Amino acid sequence: MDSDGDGIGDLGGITARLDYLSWLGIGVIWLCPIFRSPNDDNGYDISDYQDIMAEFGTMADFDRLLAEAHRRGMRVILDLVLNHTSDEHPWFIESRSSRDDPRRDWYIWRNGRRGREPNNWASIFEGSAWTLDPATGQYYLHLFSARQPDLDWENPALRRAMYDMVRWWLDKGIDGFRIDAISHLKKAPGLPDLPNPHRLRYVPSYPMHMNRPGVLDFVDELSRETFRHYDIMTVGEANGVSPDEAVEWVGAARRRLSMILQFEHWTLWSRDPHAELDVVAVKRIFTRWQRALHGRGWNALYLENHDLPRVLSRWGDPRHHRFASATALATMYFLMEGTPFIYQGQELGMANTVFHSLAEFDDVFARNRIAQMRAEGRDDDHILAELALTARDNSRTPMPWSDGDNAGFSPATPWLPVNPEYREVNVARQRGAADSVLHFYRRLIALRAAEPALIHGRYALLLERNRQIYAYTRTLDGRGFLILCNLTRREAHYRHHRLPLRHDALVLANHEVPAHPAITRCVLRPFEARVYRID
Ligand code: TEU
Repeated sequence: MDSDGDGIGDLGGITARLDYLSWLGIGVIWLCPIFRSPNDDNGYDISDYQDIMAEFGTMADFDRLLAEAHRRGMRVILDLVLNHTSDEHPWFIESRSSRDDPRRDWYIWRNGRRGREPNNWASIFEGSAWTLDPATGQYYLHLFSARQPDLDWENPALRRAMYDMVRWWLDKGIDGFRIDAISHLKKAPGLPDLPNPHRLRYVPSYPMHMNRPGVLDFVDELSRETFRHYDIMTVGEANGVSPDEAVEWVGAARRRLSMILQFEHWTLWSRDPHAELDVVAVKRIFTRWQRALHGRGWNALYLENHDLPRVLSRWGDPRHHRFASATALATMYFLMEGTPFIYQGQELGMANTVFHSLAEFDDVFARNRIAQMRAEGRDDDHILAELALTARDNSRTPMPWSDGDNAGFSPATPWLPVNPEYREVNVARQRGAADSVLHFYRRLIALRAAEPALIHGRYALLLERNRQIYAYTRTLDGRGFLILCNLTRREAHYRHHRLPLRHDALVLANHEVPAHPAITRCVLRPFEARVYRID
């Protein structure tokens, strides 16, 4: 929400909408980076960790937001970007100033090899992971954009500076952090070349910097020096960590992090944007995480975030079944064990946006991909079609508050075009309609909050091999809930002889369910979801 009319959402705008979040039932607000930044990667390139991005407001605006959130019983967590800074951060400006600058080894500088980069690693955002700095004749490492140089976490002075900054925010009274790219802090010793059987120019470099041995030592020290001394929540963005390893990251015994964001279900749908949803695989992935952490740690549950296209466009059917598919997906993940996250607009059932030209993309990753695909000779229509499915900008469009100008987001033209479906899909309209996706989310949140079995109960998967239905129970001392979700656009036949379902025990449903006797089977309509109480 834009509060000062410049077309960019800001802290004052969020404060103005706290009553909405409170009405919805939100407990914690995670803010993507709000720090001073030249904004090469939507604020994930920070030039001052202890100041606010000018477009978003001032530190006084932040203090007010925090106080107002607390007054309503909500918490605020910030995004902690530890792996890299902006190239405009004073540390990097000093570091690049000469080879013997005291901050030189706060970043990762290497000599080139035979006039090329120090190794063959690709950046996660396309191209080489190295950029030559002509002034000193060396290359610096950047796993993300060239304007996001990687910090050298092997350097104890750098780590201490980070801990000071973290404690400064925690002393201010924030309620925790989502920690960006935390599994990338440790790089393979010696930064060796990757095998290159396909003779690529640059090789996808994850094996050399994602979840490497030793990364937990960094997490451990970080937690010991900072988090553990505060009553806060921490969520690590931990690509590459498996369910079996997760207990080392979030297990109660280790006291490192509260939760991690895992990537396995994301990978399932980013790998091939055209493939149909593999319901059995989704169940397998979530179930492994549920089992691995029950009684030992805690899950972070999510379907969407600012790095993903809208889940509805991928797994749902916004054209024919917007309400049913949005609510079935919501029911599916929301009642598992863990803390459910909702990405802005997901609670309205927003779908991907419509891009008319390549010039509309703002995201640095999209811009790099466009350049890369053009260099490979693809035509613009082809590139547009691919980005329409995969681009991160799909989910970053302004929040649609109403059907007014610019979706009620701002009086000015917004920084990213509003999703054209805002006239139908917006907060004002859905708040006024009891049968909306928004009201369904609100009921789901209230249900979960009121039922200990949905928070602490044991998860058990039913119908493991069924290719349409995700069915699971959550039980505490033998009582609890059965969650049934048909994740396809076809009717699905549910049957389970040991669990009779009573109509008067139906607590939530996204289709009208006529009164029925105790049943052990039923037909679920397209994207039908039901939650029954069981005992
Ligand atoms: O994303 C980091 C991130 O997604 C990687 O950890 C991940 O391994 C990879 O992208 C998978 O393809 C975070 C932010 O969420 C993102 O918005 C930023 O662009 C990125 O860090 C750089 O800070």
